[in-house]
Amino acid sequence: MAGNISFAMIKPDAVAARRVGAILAHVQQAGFEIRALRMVRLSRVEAEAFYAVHQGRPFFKELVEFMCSGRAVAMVLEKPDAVAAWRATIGATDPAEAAAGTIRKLFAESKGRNAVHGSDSDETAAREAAFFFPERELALLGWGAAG
Ligand code: IDP
Ligand code: MG
Repeated sequence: MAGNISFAMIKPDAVAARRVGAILAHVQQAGFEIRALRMVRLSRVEAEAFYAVHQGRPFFKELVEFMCSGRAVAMVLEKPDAVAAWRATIGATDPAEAAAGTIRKLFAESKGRNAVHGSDSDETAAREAAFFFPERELALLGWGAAG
């Protein structure tokens, strides 16, 4: 059964462009409950670990540079079938291919600097949330290692 929780991030391009408020408004208008939220500044090592699954891809170095270039906002979002719902709300990786009205269509600069992150499965969502939020907080959401 699909879970109700996804991990999401507002990436450094959108934070630098002062789009945090507009994107959070979009998140809430799309029916997501913001269950946890934190502004973060990733080190290079943290960015490499967060995106470890992409190690070896041609864009990996550029991705890591970008993700540690400035502040980002980490969030846990709740909605029925949250992972699929959030990916539908953000749109395709490349804003040129993203559907009208999606967050990436509205706010992304390019395929690399694409405004927001979304988990690709329930398992990834749990791992990514645990990367940024203490177990105690995730347990309060009835989720994480304890939930
Ligand atoms: P996703 O964020 O839509 O799940 P992934 O394929 O998982 O897309 O890629 C992770 C991130 O890596 C993307 O959001 C984007 O920032 C970056 N990325 C992916 N493909 C490219 C590319 O071809 N050029 C530059 N950056 C890319
Ligand atoms: Mg992905």
